Amino acid sequence: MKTQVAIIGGGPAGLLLSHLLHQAGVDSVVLEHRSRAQVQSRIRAGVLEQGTVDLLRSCGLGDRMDREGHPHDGMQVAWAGQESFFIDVRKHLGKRFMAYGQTQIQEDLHAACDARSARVIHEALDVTLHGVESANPHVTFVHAGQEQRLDCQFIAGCDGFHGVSRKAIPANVLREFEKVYPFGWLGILSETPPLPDIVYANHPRGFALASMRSPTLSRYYLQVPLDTRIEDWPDERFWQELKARYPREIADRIVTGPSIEKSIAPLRSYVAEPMRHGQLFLAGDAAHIVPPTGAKGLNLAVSDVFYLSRALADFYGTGSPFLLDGYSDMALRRVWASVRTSWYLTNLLHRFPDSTAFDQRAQEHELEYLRSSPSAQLALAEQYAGLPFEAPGGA
Ligand code: FAS
Ligand code: PHB
Repeated sequence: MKTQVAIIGGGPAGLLLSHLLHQAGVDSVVLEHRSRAQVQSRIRAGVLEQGTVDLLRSCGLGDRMDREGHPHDGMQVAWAGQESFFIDVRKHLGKRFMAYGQTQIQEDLHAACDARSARVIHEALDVTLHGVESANPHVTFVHAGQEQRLDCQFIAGCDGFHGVSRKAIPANVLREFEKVYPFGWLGILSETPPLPDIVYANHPRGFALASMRSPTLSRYYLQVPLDTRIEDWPDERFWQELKARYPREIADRIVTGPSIEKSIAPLRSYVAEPMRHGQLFLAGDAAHIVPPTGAKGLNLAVSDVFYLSRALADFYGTGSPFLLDGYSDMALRRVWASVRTSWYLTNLLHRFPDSTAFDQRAQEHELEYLRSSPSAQLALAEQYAGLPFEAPGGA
């Protein structure tokens, strides 16, 4: 088999890259080691930055999002029995963000692949990268029991944090940055009407978050210790604890019901630099992980893929490697801006086991500053709604 770009991973990064490259006339093959149904069954992100919304619309993937998604002007912060406050992103910036699930985006991407008969090979096992430092790399894999070889000019590593692509970068080249938070999020999905706004809560019992996937599908999260077991959290306990972390006037509006999904995700930040080595380019979770507090993970995968598809299209269109050579630095500027924002929000809204009285006071006054200062709210709104994508020349 032969293609211009071999894409490892058929999650949002891999399939969106394949879609954008196709629109630019660049051929690709996607190698995904899970079945399509397994990829489709994942429940993950839910909030899209303005840039993500605009990109999905511009490449023909926005119709269902615009029908079923829920645009938001801002988000609410509830705080330990204090008066909760609304950060009006639209008033500050003239931008909105969209609540639309990654699950739905994955469905839309799969449908777009079907519509263009894209070459996406599911259950491609033992994917191995070869010659990434040469001008003619290739990938081997096993499919339906047969050894296969895919010759290509570039490899896009879109295979997530546990993928193989990042491991193809030599240890003496790769620089890794990691921060592990001492807690996780216990999340549930319930077929109940959600609160009208996304509401973050900072409470002595811990962080809580109220979000949604549709007018009849709610998504809620609780900060829990790392050793938490799902079997210790029956629905009744979850709802009781969630309500305990919100002020009464908000808690009384939470509609409870049976959970249809329940999972625990640990919180950490991770960044790999550089995001390019030879003919290998990393995008999405293969290169970085952020705590979900800032709703940045999926949006970063989208911005990486936007930059990479633009660079590859320019190379094949003009022969210039300029944008490819600048990809890693450009992507990492946005990655670190989102890592910092997610770190800021995680520290602002969670209760840390080793927090001192000083830390607690500082956190309370940071919240008070955010509540009372339009400038502080503008600074957060700018990051939360997403910075504009950089122009090809940077800045
Ligand atoms: P993905 O991990 O989604 O996709 C990588 C793909 O590569 C997968 O399909 C995998 O099967 C495949 N793959 C892996 N190894 C391979 C190999 N060796 N060969 C071939 N294929 C391979 N983000 C938010 O913004 N908000 C949230 O609330 C949120 N919640 C999350 C909850 C969980 C449990 C997790 C794990 C992540 C969450 N995220 C959230 C982040 C998440 O949305 C990611 O940012 C997003 O999936 C990134 O997309 P990809 O980079 O495509 O990686
Ligand atoms: C979600 O809806 O899953 C969600 C919303 C806001 C966040 C994180 C996750 O900050």
